[in-house]
Amino acid sequence: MTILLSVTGFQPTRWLHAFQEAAPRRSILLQPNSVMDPSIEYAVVWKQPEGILSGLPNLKAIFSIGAGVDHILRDTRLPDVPIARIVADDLSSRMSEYVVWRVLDHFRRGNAYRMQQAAGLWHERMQPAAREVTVGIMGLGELGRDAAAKLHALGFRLVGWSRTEKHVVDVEAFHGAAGLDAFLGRTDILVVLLPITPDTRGILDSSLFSRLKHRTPIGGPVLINAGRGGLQVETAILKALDEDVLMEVSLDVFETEPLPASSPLWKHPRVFVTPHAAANSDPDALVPLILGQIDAFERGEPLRHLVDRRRGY
Ligand code: NDP
Ligand code: OXD
Repeated sequence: MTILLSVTGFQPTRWLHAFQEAAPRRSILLQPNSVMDPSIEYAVVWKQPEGILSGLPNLKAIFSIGAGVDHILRDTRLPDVPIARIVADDLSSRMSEYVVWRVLDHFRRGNAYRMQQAAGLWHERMQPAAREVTVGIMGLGELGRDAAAKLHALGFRLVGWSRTEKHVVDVEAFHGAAGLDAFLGRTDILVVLLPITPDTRGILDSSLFSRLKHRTPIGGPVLINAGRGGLQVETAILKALDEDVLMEVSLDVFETEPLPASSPLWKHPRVFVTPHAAANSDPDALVPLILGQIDAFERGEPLRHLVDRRRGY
């Protein structure tokens, strides 16, 4: 039984070594022996080359090494086998660290104080309490719920938005198109942890920004996007910043990655850029979970964290 490890964008050798160490009796390939390699039963992938999985006659399941699966679903020749994604405390904790970091930095006016320091300016800003500030989380999935729990522990008020109705402790939850305005109207700091699907592509546009609260305890609305770059319209973000519809922005993901050198986002004084680094997939933490899924599947148990291809996540 062979596992194909088709990973681009991450370091494939780190994943190879982690699989070889954790499963010495399994054969792991970085390339199929042929387009119809009959030995391959499982594929573990990140941005696999188009069509590479399409001819494998004995492929039983595909595993994403990340939480997102858009990098798999874009393959137009994807075989009809189950796709499982990563749901892991390690990944959720990393994402929540990013979210808490960015929320606290905006909330405590990090950007303004860094500019003041550069100008040698001693000036104390308003300091609202966390309980006066509402963080709105778009996407109440595995990552959104973990981030909400950690922000709640810091005292923030929380609202959340999802596709279907959700009940999440300590979060006022809204859902669907009908719930979006009420959600946005309560939000001071908007955190986006949505997957990219035909329904969510381009959702972060001028119309959405204009429906956020205009006056907030920290001065103006803040956007933090760590979901996917295709959710955002970058020209609309820049316009909203210039027109003070948005006060500050943190972006981890971009319409084009790597972010082109010509993008004005790099140098905008109220934009904080990270290179799709909010939550790394760590092979040491995640390989045992993927192998655990394969072992369970071979015992006849169902795969967990399966993707619904129709929904797109
Ligand atoms: P989940 O599938 O657990 O959660 C997705 C959430 O988004 C759910 O609450 C879902 O609603 C909601 N959602 C999906 N479509 C819509 C829609 N049309 N309208 C409203 N809500 C919608 O995913 P995770 O929390 O595990 O991950 C979220 C995303 O984070 C990933 O898909 C990936 O793109 C991104 N990510 C980014 C990383 C980075 O480093 N920047 C790292 C890891 C992930 P419902 O609950 O009703 O299904
Ligand atoms: C993921 C990511 O989806 O790293 O896990 O973007």
